[in-house]
Amino acid sequence: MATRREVLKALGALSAAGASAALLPLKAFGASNDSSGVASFTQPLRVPPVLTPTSATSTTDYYDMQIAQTTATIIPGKSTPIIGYNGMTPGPTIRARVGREAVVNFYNGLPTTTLGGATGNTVVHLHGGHAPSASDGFPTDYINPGSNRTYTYPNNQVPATLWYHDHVMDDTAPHVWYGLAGFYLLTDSVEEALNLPSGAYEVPLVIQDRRFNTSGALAYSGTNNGETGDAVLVNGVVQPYFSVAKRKYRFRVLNGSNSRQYRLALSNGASFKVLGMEGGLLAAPVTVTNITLAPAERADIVIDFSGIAVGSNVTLRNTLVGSTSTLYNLMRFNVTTTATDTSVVPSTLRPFTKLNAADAVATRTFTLGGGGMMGGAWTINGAVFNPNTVIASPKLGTTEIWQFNNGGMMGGMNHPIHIHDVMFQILDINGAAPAATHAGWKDTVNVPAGGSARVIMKFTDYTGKYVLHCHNLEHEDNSMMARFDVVP
Ligand SMILES: [Cu+2]
Repeated sequence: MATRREVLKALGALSAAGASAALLPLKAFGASNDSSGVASFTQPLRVPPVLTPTSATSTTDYYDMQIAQTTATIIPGKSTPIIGYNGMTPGPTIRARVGREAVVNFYNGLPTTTLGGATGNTVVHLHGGHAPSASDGFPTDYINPGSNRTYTYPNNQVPATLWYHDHVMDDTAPHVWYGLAGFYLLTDSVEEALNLPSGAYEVPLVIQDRRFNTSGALAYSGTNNGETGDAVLVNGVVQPYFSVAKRKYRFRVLNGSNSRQYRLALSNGASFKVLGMEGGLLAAPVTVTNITLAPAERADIVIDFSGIAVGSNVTLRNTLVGSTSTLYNLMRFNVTTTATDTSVVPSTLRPFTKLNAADAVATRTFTLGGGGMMGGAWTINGAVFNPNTVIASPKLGTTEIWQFNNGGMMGGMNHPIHIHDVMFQILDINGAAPAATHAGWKDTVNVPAGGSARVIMKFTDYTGKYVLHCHNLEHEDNSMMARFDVVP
């Protein structure tokens, strides 16, 4: 039987030319221009529910989650088949604390073949988590249909905006496309003492582009360059509105898309504050008017609506596309009420220690290649992913520099590279120091087409097998991923 990646190779060249166009539904009169047909800003934002532990001890919270196919109402009047965590997409949010272990038991209730023709095996990865190898979600550590697996998350790391998602070899992309992703928000007493906007004023937002067919089902082609949609979903809702008060809000924004990047900006041109990215709070907030997120990148931001009149609105936009694109408007904030606001954004957030390049005991180079017109496999150092091939063996307790060279055929594509197990710091991208927003702890670095990036990190606490890979999920599946082992 052909593996998914072989099928993808065969389909790659074809799908770019014809498949996506063939899947476009007819436009309903008066509806929006995207394939959902849902008019912009008519659906309320949904905030994923916080998952309640099934039990707890003095040290540990225990959770249960089911993975299954079900349906969701994304387009009013239509039923959309999804793969959900606890019956929903995005899945429920886990809120965890540093120093308290979380043990999550995932049960796989999938059939042997799922939506999109993907495998019924699943793997769960806590993205940004620092966890023992056995709980990291190695792509072949399958949870077979009808089985369960328990993942232990020590929460012994700098708190941050994490997320959990499927990571099964060859079929991560369709599994995530059909719904397998959710937030995992880790905090500690230091962060709580800052008095940042919290409670109802701290809201996770996952941005995902999707495409629908006329029945309301999600359309997935698996195109080799990376699946893109024409409809924007935020927290699983098409271009939602969110009713806000005249005050500050903290948003944990995740680009949960398979391959699309977004440059976030507000329609009134106002600035907002970036508190941090993947690895938690920066030393100090950074004020910007836009920030670009590659797949899997997160931005922890504060938007202040206090200067907006009640009855007015502000739109969150994606200025990487033109104003007529269906992907330009992401969601709308309707300012509907006043509120007292005792929260603050302090001028200093969390102490940050810069890693020193002179402390690195090794520099490794990874060449990103492949792809191209014929839909060829994506490669790292010329090879596709083999779960038994170890391409780097950093020693526990040491610091290394990893350099990524993006070969980029004919200009190539960006490759957002994610390294499991550790948070890193970006030394440079195309030889230049990162922007202040990107100078803190990160787990994903967007390596530009034809360019390069260097990151530095220290391997601590755990030995065993992990992976690094492109987080353009179709690139990952076909097969820009490699195993590294942290060794004693
Ligand atoms: Cu890539």
